[in-house]
Amino acid sequence: MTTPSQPIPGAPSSQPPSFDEPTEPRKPLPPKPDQHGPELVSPTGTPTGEPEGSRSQSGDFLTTAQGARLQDTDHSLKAGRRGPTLLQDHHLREIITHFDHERIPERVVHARGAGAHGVFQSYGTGTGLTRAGFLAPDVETPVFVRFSTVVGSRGSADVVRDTRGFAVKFYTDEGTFDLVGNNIPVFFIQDAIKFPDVVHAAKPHPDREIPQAQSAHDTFWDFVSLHTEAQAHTLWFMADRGIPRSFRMMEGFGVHTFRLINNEGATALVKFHWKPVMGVHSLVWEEAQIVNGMDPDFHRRDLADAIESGNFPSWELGVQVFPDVEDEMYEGIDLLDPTKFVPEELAPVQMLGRMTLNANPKNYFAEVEQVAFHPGHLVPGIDASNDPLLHGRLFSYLDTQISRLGGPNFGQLPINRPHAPVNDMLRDGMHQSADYAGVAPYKPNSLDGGCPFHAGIDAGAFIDVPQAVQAGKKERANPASFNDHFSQPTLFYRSLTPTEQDHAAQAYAFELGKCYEQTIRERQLTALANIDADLCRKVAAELGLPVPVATEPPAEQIPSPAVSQLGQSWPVAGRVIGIVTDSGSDPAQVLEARDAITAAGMLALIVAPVGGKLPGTEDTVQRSYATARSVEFDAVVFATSVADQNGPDPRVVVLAAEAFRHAKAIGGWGSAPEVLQVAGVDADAAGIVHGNPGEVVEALGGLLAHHRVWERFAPIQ
Ligand code: HDE
Repeated sequence: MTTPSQPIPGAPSSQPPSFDEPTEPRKPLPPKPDQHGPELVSPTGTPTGEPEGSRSQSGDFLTTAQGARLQDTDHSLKAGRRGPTLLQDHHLREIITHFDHERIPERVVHARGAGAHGVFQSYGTGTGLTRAGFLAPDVETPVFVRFSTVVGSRGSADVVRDTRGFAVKFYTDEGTFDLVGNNIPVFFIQDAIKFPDVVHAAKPHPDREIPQAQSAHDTFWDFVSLHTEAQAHTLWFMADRGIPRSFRMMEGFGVHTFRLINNEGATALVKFHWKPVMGVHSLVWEEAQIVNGMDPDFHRRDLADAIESGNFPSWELGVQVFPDVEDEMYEGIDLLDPTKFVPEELAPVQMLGRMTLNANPKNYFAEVEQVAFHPGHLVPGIDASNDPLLHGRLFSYLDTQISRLGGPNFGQLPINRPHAPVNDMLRDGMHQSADYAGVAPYKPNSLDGGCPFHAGIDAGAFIDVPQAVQAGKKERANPASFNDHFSQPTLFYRSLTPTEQDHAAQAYAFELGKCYEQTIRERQLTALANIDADLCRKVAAELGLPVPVATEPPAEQIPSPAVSQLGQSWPVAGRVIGIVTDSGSDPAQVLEARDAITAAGMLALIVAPVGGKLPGTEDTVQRSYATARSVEFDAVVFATSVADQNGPDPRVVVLAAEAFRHAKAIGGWGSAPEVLQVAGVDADAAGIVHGNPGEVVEALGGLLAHHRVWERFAPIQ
């Protein structure tokens, strides 16, 4: 065997390696402990036993795509050193050709996403409701999750005001189940035929292709102010849910009603919910704007860092259960209308199990980009309802993936392979990688012994629930209950606390303030008048416009406190606290604070004037004044000492002022009061604690349990 130390006789010698490049062949690095790729399952669903690494990037030496070892990959084959490049250079052509085809089309919506692997542990509480095996007692199911924004392109910023996708793939023993949901329980439209319209309205304007990943523009508000069924969803993401603090702190919703069927054949209608163990928390709008500049990957980084540090994010899966009655209504709410949600006070969420994300992807393209979700990936015991939006989705996902993933065999990609054995009669097509046995991929047949056989219910077959259909005439029309567009936005708005209501009003003022067309602003103000007079008044005041008369004056609604994000206390494990130091900080106190934060399960990031080691210690600082900004932290400790005679560094002053303005818990000792004073902050204001490191960390933990120091937000008059 030829090795680089024994050059092929006569071959042109390659450039000597640069002085710091290793000269000995070495195996590729193994995956980091926090990473794992898709399970190794064959395209037909059986475990392969294939050793890790045998698929790609294994061995000591560079090879061609066909496995031939290469001596030089730095130079094209030329006729003489200064001569023309030769067409016969198959190595050059292989590299360039492959590179030319590296990109695939991004998703038409939800292009920007982040993913993680995990496990779902069933509580067994769902067995009376469904015969789905993965919800039976003590069953563990591997999962892959992809969170996403909706509107932006694949390279857009994470923390834009938008709905978030929350798609979960359960690799169950009975086939793959995908719960392809969002972080908002209602949707823009009631009928799939309107989806291209709402997406075209939200995407950048076709003439100048701006703005990117934004709803703050004329076409979006033009559409939603005319197509008023979109008002409910729009209000949810004008409220704080449109700017989540983290993927780890988002609720998830299946949105549509699904039908469960149990072993006795009894059915129930349900809506799926994911409840984050850390609680539902958001950024404030100014933070989001700053984050997108300083770290456009904020949500993706947050998820990966949390998993890497062993802070595994976790959610409980639950269902609201409704009787499967003929009119498919519950307490006057149409269960087939995806612009409506059912308040938890009317139908509590019953928990079925818990999902924990415990591993990062090994390769983003192979896993996060190539994963293909589909609401039609259902398992025995879970069926679709007649929601017309869901029916459009049942068509769309498979269709879009054929063009996005280059043919009909994307189910054979490792991330998409079912863990249940696959025995289909689908054959051939682009990118076929299964080596099927047998000669009779048709039914009935006698040549393959009649295989594969149909399964009965006892053998775990998926059986469409034999639901009676309501007779009627063929028509393009909605049921009358779909015409109510405003009662639920009113209910939602009036269920928020005054601070949350103010945030929503400010969001409308920002978004409509970015529109150019006066008629669009005025029309949207009328929609707001139909939701709530006070909301309309606040937004109109910011826009400098008169308050319009409601066309459908809002009625009294019974509020649903469950939709508010305030008022409860949540675990603080996994929260991020910045410790700001200066040249005079006492390292012992800094490390004491860091250790107390770590002991409470939180993440401490030490900020120092410059990078490197914390002076006087062997401990590395995580941020310098040049790279730190308050928005990265849930709370801040000022472990500063004697500031120099010019006062604290201006970047520290900005950090203090922002942390205060964004209603974050702040603590400190030493010169902390002076830093706060220079930042214009009252050192005795709510949510500011002074003391020794142990006391400060304990007090901050107590404040962080409520996410923010809410009383700092002055109400809008
Ligand atoms: Fe989707 N949606 N959607 N959607 N959706 C897609 O599928 C579509 C809807 C959702 O991380 C696409 O593979 C139609 C509701 C998520 O890979 C596409 C309609 C909900 C994701 C598509 C809807 C969602 C998608 C684009 C109206 C919440 C990202 C790429 C009938 C319950 C999944 C793709 C991922 C992705 C179509 C409405 C959630 C084009 C036609 C409602 C989380 O097929």
